[in-house]
Amino acid sequence: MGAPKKPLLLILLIFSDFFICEIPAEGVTKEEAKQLRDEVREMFYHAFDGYMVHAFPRDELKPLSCGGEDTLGGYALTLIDSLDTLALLGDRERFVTSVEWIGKNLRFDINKTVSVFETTIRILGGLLSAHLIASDYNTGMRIPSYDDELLHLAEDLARRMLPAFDTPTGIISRLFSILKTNLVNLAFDGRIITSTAGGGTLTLEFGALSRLTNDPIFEQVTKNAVRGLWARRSRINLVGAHIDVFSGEWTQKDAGIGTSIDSFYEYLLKAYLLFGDEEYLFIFQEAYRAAMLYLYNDPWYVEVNMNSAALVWPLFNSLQAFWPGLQVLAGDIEPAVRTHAAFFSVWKRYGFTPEGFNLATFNVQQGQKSYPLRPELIESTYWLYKATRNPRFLDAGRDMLASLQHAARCTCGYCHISDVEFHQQEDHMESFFLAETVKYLWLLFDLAAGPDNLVENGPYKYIFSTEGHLLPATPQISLVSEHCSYLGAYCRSNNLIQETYSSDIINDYRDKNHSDSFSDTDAKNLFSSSSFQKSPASGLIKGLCPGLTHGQRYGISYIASDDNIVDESSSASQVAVVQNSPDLMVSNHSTDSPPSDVNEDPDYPGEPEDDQRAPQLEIETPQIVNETDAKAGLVEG
Ligand code: DMJ
Repeated sequence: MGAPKKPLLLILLIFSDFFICEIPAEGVTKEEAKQLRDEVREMFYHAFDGYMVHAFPRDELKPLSCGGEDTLGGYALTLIDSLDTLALLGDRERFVTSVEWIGKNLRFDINKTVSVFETTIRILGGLLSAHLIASDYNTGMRIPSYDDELLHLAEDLARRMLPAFDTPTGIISRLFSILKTNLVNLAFDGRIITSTAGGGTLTLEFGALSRLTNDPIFEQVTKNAVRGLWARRSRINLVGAHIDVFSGEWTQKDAGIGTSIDSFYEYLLKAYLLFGDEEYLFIFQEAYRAAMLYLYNDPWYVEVNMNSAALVWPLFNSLQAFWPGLQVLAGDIEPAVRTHAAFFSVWKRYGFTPEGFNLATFNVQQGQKSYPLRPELIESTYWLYKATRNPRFLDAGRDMLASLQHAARCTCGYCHISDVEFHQQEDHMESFFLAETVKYLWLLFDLAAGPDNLVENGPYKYIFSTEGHLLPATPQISLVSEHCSYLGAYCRSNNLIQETYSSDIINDYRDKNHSDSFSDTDAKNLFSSSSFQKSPASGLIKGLCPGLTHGQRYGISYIASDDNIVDESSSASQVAVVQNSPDLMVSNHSTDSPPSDVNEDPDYPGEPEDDQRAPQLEIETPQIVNETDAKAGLVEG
């Protein structure tokens, strides 16, 4: 995909050649892939057993001191987050015991203040995916005595969180909900702010719950939250990082694909893939196109002002590393390969990706030196290997596994790395290490070795939640788009607007050639084969069905006022108008105040893990030359 080159960022392009130089793939044999997969399995049990012995039923393990800590309400978080990984590994015994313990012991009628976002992606998602596995013969993990206990718990939990959506914008009230009383901590004494990811990453879990309980409320409120966010996008289709859920005013206007925004993009596409709801696809396409136009500086991504597109942060942050994986799902693989190579070069340099890496100085960003066992780069490696079968991705996986074994393994589990330059260990192990990091590593090597798992061989296509939880596109959950035949997660028909290559095409190729090994030559031939078409700049989705436009089909449009964009100094109203849809918020007016730092807001305690923003960089911030240049993303230093 060819986004326009931005003169100011020439320095990035010069350095990018250094970073994406071809590293010849050494090649992982099938036998070695099996060994690596088994090593990852052992890794899982070192951490999981460490948690069960030393921390359970507390939320998370302290892997150095071999203790436990409650970080999200005290709901045995790590156990819940690990359930579908246990099932994936085929560990029936532990899966059954864990599901039964949770069914008997987990209760939400206690007074706790929790993060709606984290509770949704980790606990609600964990319960739902385990429910879908435990209740289905097709998974090979069905528990005969299981009586929907986890589904009931999930529904109870989600109902307790519903009041958090009761805001003028429809966007959730930041992070807090008092579960026992069903009262939400909505004090009107100040601004209540949520991140875009926090407000836009609830649709998969709540939507699946609606489909499973036949109660549309969960799907409605989360869709409304996405509409509320999208209605407040800038004229150039970018969203900011934080928003006041009462006024609808952006309090942090930096647009990017990482910190505070990442999974907003992810859930737009995945909600379409799981539910077949084209409204999400429509929004994703516009949002994705804008991201590639204004944020992409091949192969890196930067943060810009959402209105003017002026550069604010030439920074790689580790949360961005999920993006190439998302691009695989979108069928836009070429830029994904380049970006993955760049991000992986940072990993190679330090043995891990730091939370922040400064693209102007090419050094670790001060204050963002840690690696808290994040999965994103491994996740993208898995998706790219799945799509291309290029052995370089197996090599990357092997390197990342070696780093974790070498520097992060500690007494009772795996430790956060507090400084990637000195590899100091920290006494924390986030639950997503077992839900995502280990899962994606295992899936990568199992794919090369077999594959022999539910995701690759199961009866349904699986969509991974942002926490790595498996949500199957079963007939009950996945509504098929009427005007297009629907096979699995992707929609296919003879009328497709565009066909891009995917893992399926590669599988066909491999099947025809009866190939068992993974050579670079195969991969290169494949890339030049006639079945491969590059994606266009718009990043059209594989399987996009022709037909009515979104507006024609749903009678919905998202309109922002004319003058709320570009001129940061002017006061302008920001209006979200959504027509003909009874469950939408209509016309919320706010004043576009000067950019403010959310951390100055006493009501805003900061995101628990994602809000580690760098201090403003000491490089010249580019000025906008004129509006046309700004729109084209052309800025001068
Ligand atoms: C996880 O909880 C999820 O992947 C979330 O979307 C981002 N942060 C962590 C992993 O880094």
